[in-house]
Amino acid sequence: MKDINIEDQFQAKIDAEIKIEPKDWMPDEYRKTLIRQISQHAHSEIVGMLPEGNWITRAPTLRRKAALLAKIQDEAGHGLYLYSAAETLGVARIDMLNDLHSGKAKYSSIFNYPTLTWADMGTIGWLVDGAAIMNQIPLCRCSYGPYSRAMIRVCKEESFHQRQGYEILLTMMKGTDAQKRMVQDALNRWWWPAISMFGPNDAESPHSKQSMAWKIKRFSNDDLRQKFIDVTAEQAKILGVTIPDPELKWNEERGHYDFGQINWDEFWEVVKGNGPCNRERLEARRQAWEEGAWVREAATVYAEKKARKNQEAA
Ligand code: BYC
Repeated sequence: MKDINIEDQFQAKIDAEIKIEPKDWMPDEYRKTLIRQISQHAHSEIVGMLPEGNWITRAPTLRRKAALLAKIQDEAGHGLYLYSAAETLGVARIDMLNDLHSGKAKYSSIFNYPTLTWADMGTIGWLVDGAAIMNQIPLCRCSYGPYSRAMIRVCKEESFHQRQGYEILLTMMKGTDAQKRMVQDALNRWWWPAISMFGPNDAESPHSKQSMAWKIKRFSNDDLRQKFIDVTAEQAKILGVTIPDPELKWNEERGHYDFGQINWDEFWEVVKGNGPCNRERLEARRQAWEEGAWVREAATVYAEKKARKNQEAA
């Protein structure tokens, strides 16, 4: 009886828009859901540095290189805020990282596609960061305090990322025919993976119902996907590119764009680890972890030395 009361009180707090903080009581499933989502989100930020990192040495100008470096460093920062937010729920960072390196943990499907040309840098900013903003603005109002607060800064930075990407494409679309073709080719390759990022259709999304009742998620996967398509279709017109979906059409009655079928078989293959770059991405993360061992060891020894000195002084 007592447990039912606690659960009711918890839900009443959520319904009253009172944030849940780390030391508050929470159902085990709420904690588990948040650890799952926040750790996957953190991994996505860190793995998400790799496709763009591929272009730092090949950015076409010093200005473009500086902006790309800043963007990628922002992603590292987002990963760190998110690992910290997950730690407030009682999970250890090392366990989350072990799960990433062993291939057990999920991260966003989108980062398993290759970046073939400079236009991919613009397209990732426009579409991938654009989709990330659409998904993450509502997370600023997530019921769990540390996650919602981390999201506020993340969203401000994602907004700069989206604009730098769109501006790369606007510049290329004023360039040569070859540059214009490069932009269209990048859009052709990134469009479907980008709209898949929002996750399975609502009917196939096992976590959505409970996550929405707990106000972790504020909108369903399909609602966010639709909002994204509606704004992006207009941005494509301004750019002068064609979205590679013959069924994309404004529906006056619905007040939304209709669009074609996503290839869910491809999506699930990528999520399962069989996308074009899954192995390469995980290998790069494992290698970075191994090559960083000396930094972790040095930091630990230094922290111990400092603690000893403080103790002696006391
Ligand atoms: N990729 O019941 P569902 C970024 C999994 S942006 C892989 O709908 P939920 C960045 C899902 O995890 C990207 N897996 O789940 C941008 C679940 O599997 P498990 C990161 C996916 O949690 C630019 C199963 O499918 N953003 O970081 O209610 C540059 C069933 O799905 C995907 C976030 O993580 C996918 N696309 O909704 C650099 C935002 N979609 O866990 C970096 C926070 C679904 O049962 N996360 N799955 O094994 C969310 O908002 C939600 O977790 C999702 C999924 C909307 C992604």
